[in-house]
Amino acid sequence: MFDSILIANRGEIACRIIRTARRMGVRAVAVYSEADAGAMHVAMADAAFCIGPAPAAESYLAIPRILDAAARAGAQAIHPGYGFLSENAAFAEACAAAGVTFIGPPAAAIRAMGSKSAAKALMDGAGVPLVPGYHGADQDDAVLEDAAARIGYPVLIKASAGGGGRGMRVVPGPGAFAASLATARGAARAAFGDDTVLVERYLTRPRHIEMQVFADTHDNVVALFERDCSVQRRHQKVIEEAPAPGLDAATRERMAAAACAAARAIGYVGAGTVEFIAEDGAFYFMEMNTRLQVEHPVTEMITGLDLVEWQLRVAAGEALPRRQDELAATGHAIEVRIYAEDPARDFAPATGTLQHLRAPAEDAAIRVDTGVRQGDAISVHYDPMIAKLIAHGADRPDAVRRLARALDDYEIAGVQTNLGLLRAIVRHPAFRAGGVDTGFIATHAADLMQPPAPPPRAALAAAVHRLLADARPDGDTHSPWALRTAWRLNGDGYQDFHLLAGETALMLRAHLHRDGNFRLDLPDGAAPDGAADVAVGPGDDGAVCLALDGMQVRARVLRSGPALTVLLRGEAHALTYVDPLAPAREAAAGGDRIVAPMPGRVLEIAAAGRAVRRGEVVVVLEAMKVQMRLPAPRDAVIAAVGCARGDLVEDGAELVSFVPAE
Ligand code: MV4
Repeated sequence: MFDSILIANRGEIACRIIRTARRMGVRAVAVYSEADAGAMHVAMADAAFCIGPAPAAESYLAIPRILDAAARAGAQAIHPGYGFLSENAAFAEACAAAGVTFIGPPAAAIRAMGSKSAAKALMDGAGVPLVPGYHGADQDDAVLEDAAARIGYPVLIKASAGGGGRGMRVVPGPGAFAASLATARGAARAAFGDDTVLVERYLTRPRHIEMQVFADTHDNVVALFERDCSVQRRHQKVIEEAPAPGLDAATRERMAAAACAAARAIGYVGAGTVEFIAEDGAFYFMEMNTRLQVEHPVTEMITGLDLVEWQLRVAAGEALPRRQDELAATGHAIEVRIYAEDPARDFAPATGTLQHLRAPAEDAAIRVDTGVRQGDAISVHYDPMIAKLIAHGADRPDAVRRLARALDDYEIAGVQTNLGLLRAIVRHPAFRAGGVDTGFIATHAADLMQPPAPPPRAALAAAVHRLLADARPDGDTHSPWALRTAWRLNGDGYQDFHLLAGETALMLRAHLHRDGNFRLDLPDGAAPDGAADVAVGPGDDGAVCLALDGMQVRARVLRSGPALTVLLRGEAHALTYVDPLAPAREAAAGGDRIVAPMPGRVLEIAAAGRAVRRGEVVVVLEAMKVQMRLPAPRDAVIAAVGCARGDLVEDGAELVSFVPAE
């Protein structure tokens, strides 16, 4: 076994590899870009080398810098992780030339699977089932069009140098072939510098099922069961699970045998994945990924194995730890990928600082693989994945239920995420039924990608609770009577809170009880479920427990000035607190003006030139059917008014400016 390895990667996979290295007593050396000096993988490593600026081309993809770091660290082997240099045959060769072991397959095996046409020809020869198609070297227009006619429409034209869904074109019928071929070739040349294409029958509703394989340098090859990765979006995997729902034992065995044959055909060594598409009980080879994949934890959860440990053993020349007949799968595992993505911008990658980050508790059934901590930035430079959450259960419903529960416990604020989409998927009846195809997200987009709902009243109650607590003088956290701002009527007081939820202004009225509980009045339409009696219970760990009409919820409220984020059941609800006294405070601090604290209509406004006393109402604004009476901050003379009675004013509009009284 190696004494020391270098990890040529970052983020969660670097952390994942370091964890196994540590457990095996292997020294783990990290590399990092200037943007990652404070990153988690650097902190976890035994040593770390800065290899260049943030752009990956100048750091994580810079082969000479990585080899230089390995030499300086005395690392005997390099683990490439996934992405970056993991499927780069030239890197594998450069490692060998530098006398360092590449923890991955031989360069020749990477190359064999690099060209999709050549790989399919090889697989055909090895008896691996292929979609009916043409993957020959003769790229003559007539040859390709004849092939399409023989295959039968619809057909798919794929770039031979593509992969992972890049460079594919569906041709519905013969009339469209010539034009599609020209477009596909042009795109392939532009993207890959190679316009070789292949033609296949187009399967309209395939499932993506892949087989994990492992090979050693002693001629052993095993299959570690399949993963179903059909839940994808724009060729990006979103959910992976094992076993594949509904895959019968006989088909699984045939798929395992085909995958092992594929690995043997190219002299494979190490961890690899043979990807198939399956439809109507048949399966066909698509491509082979010659690396450890993002979704490998699913396989680890059902087998109880550590695939990174296997990789290190194989790279060190050991035989595979188990024979095929010693391998068994237990229960069901599902992984979701939590991404920094903005649902409001069609799930474009999002950036920002992870202002708050709390993962669900890990145990035998729940695993969290991440490479970021609270306070870290998600930048434009790298993949926006925040974490992988993996749940294991005795069966699929058990795993789905645990996953749904853990997703509800995930707390992320500061960066937009796909958590809402993931929660919707794991609750969707079609997903619960199992066996969805690759069109699942597109087919159910209307169910899964709903526009942000108004915050539920529990979120509003939590926000109000926080604002009440913040308004109390230090130390007096229980008595609502300590609130200087509350109105008192017949023994009970109430306080109004103006909040903005997106563009929507909300007026909430909290009727305070002596015991610290309150009744929350909500305007019509503010929340789907109306007014509530709110009982405040003991929170833990900075969270708050509130019972609304006797139903208890746990929430966390983050506050940064007027910005409130309520984390509740896996959702982050952004609210803005509009403090009616803020304009007065601003003026008292020297601001000398009153601005509209929220959008509304001007009901009354004092005239320019008038002398006013501190506290005298100068403007009455109606917002959300509530009158806000805005006082003068001090004795002053109104210098100018920015609006007239009846005007509609924007949030922040200057209403009145003052000059000091003589
Ligand atoms: C196909 C196909 C239908 N018919 N090939 C996309 C990724 C690449 N590895 C293969 N892909 C596909 N190849 C034929 N002949 C449909 C897809 C496909 C797909 C495959 C797996 C997972 C998700 C997918 C989403 C769209 C299309």
